[in-house]
Formats: sequence, structure tokens, C-alpha cells
Amino acid sequence: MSYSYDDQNIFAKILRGEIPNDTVLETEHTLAFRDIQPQAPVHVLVIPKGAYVCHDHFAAEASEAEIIDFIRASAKLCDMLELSPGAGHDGYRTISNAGEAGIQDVPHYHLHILGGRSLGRMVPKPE
Ligand code: DGP
Repeated sequence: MSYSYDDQNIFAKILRGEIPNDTVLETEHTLAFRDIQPQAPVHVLVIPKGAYVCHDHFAAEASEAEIIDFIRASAKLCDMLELSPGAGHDGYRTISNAGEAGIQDVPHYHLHILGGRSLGRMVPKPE
């Protein structure tokens, strides 16, 4: 598999500190910040600091340390943002868009964490 990473994408610029962001959590390998166009009362983006294009790229090629850090950071966020059903909260949705069919706008892997309202069905039925 061959992935081409564009280091001029907006999240790469955020990671380099060239563009400001509203950080919620930063760990050794992961950054989480508020989405600039929130689709729900809580809308946070979780990104690895490494140069990965999409979910399968990250899952296949990131180190175990990066993957564990990313997944644990996402759990911490669900706790911090009071979304976890395990803590009696209402729940949330994670989404990761990939490529053209997934309508991925920013080609740096990211997980959307959405919550704070009922989110409806996962994928709308075609008209
Ligand atoms: P996707 O379509 O899955 O690639 O989602 C990209 C998301 O990134 C979209 O919800 C809007 C958000 N976004 C785009 N540019 C910026 C930015 O400069 N700052 C922040 N915080 N979010 C951004």
C-alpha cells in the first residue's frame, strides 16, 4: 500500500504551530482540538502527530506507541467531555472520513468525536 502525505494540509500546519487551534488535550503522540465548524454541541478532532493520511494508513503503519496513545487519548476525551455512557452520560459518535467516497476534506488522519445531542442515524438513507 502506498500513501502520499501532503504536508501543506491544514492539520499539518496546526501541528507545526502555523495556525492556531483550540486544544482540548495534547499527549506525546496525539493532539485533540475543537472543530472550527462544529456539527454538534461537542465536536472535537483527534489527530496523531505523525504524518498519516487516513485511518487505514495510521492503523497499518503507526507504531504501537502511537496507536495506544491515540486510542487512550480518545478515551480520556470521552471522559473529560462527559460523553461516556460508562459514566452515565448520553454517549457520542466517532467518525473518520477517508478519501473521496468518505468525503474527507483534510488529508491528515483524524477522528471526529461528536456529542451533546442525539445524533440521528449513522448514515442518512439515499433520497
Ligand atoms: P473531514 O471532512 O472529515 O476531513 O473533516 C475536516 C474537519 O476539519 C471539518 O469538520 C472542519 C475541520 N476544520 C477544517 N479546517 C479547520 C481548521 O483550520 N481548524 C479547525 N479547528 N478545524 C478545521
